[in-house]
Amino acid sequence: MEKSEYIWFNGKFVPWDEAKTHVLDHGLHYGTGVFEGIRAYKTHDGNTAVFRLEEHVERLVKSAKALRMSFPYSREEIKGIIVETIRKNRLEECYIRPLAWYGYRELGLRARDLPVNFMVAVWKWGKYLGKEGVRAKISTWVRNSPNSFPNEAKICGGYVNAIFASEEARNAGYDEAIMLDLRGFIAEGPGENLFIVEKERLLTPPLYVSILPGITRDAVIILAQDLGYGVMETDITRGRLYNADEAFFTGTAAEVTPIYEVDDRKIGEGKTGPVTKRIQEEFLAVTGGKREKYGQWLTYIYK
Ligand code: PPE
Repeated sequence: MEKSEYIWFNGKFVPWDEAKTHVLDHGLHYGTGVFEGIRAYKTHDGNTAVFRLEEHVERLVKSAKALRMSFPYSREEIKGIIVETIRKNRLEECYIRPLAWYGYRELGLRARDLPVNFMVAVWKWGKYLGKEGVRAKISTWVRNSPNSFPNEAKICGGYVNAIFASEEARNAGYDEAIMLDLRGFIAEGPGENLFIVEKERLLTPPLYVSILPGITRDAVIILAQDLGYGVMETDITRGRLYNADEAFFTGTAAEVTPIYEVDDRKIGEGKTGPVTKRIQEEFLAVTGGKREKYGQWLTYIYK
């Protein structure tokens, strides 16, 4: 990863290489932390804006609630810390990673009365999946089911399930995994939501299908409807995915990434389809500050 200068850590800015924690932190042993992934974009007027900061902070607070972690900062304070961290590092575009985790006091599975650490790091992160369009493979690892894990929450430990899937796919020569839910319907990628296109209509798994309620997913649903496409949240079988006209992943890190192949079957023509292209362009226009209608999604950093 590309280093920046400072990381905000428990109330102060510390140089990147000095942002260290105790090896007996509870979160390190049991995955008891919550995090977010957010992006800031350079807008057309040269300023920098965080995309949907409000929604990301809201999800962070909700994730903490799922873990019964009392968050040491208010929503307003969290937003302020994020903005200050970008300013302090004088970045034009960046990925933003806030993380709150149980710290060092006691080990054991009683996660109570533990100190909560909080840090915000920002750095340049380019193409997440490394390619224009990706080859994906359905995972043998089933997405955490609703009664084994609250997938709505971005809790650190939950990502081990995602990493099993991601590593399996990559080791088999694919770019990314697609995970099914306990019933066998398409859920999501390890770190992305998924859409398919059938003619002029977008289909995506509903929120009850063991997925993270993606903020990019939500933006894409709104933008697609605005562009006149139909959007339906529905269970998707893997056979239906194989025969889709187009498919793509969405996520803060992945943005809108076309899926060219699934399980060695070309999706449509096996290249970026026209609907995906149109959604990508619109998403870029919005994050670039070119759509007044979605101005409220942007938090500007520099005066
Ligand atoms: N599903 C999962 C499981 C997920 O982790 C993400 C974000 C999404 C869907 C898309 O959600 P949203 O970013 O709100 O549109 N994954 C984050 C972490 C990626 C990582 O490798 O770390 C991200 O994209 O920042």
